[in-house]
Amino acid sequence: MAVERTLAIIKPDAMARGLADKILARVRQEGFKVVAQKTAALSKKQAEGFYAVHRGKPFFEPLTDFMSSGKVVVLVLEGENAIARWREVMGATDPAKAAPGTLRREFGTSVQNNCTHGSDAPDTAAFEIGYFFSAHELL
Ligand code: 3AN
Repeated sequence: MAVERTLAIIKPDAMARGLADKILARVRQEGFKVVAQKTAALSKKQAEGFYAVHRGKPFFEPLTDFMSSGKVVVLVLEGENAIARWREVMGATDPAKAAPGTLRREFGTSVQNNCTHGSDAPDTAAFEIGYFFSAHELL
């Protein structure tokens, strides 16, 4: 299994509810190395660029409004099989369908407000990491 890097985001819903420390504790408990971390407030344009793949879908406007509605924590996580493993820790997109013990089951309140993001493949991870961090921040 390869050592991978993935992009994780603690979304505005989780930040507003004071869940960042709990989610960061879970990141460490699961053994991920935090390569980079920043708190950011995305503009609508930045959120639209990040989710460009979803442009045109019915949830694109509300999603990008939501993602630019408050602060987020953006993380680069590293570990064996990190992309799939972080998605397992998050659980399914819909918190109601996410497995017990996953972050989205525990903290998510709707398909949109599902508390965390994780890249879904190596190419999207590379794009998403580059969207938020420059090379010198990723040593
Ligand atoms: P995931 O984050 O689980 O990979 P994607 O990539 O399909 O899911 O969707 C990106 C984000 O868009 C989700 N995390 C969620 O916040 C939102 N989203 C996806 N599908 C819907 C939907 N049907 N209704 C509202 N929001 C959605």
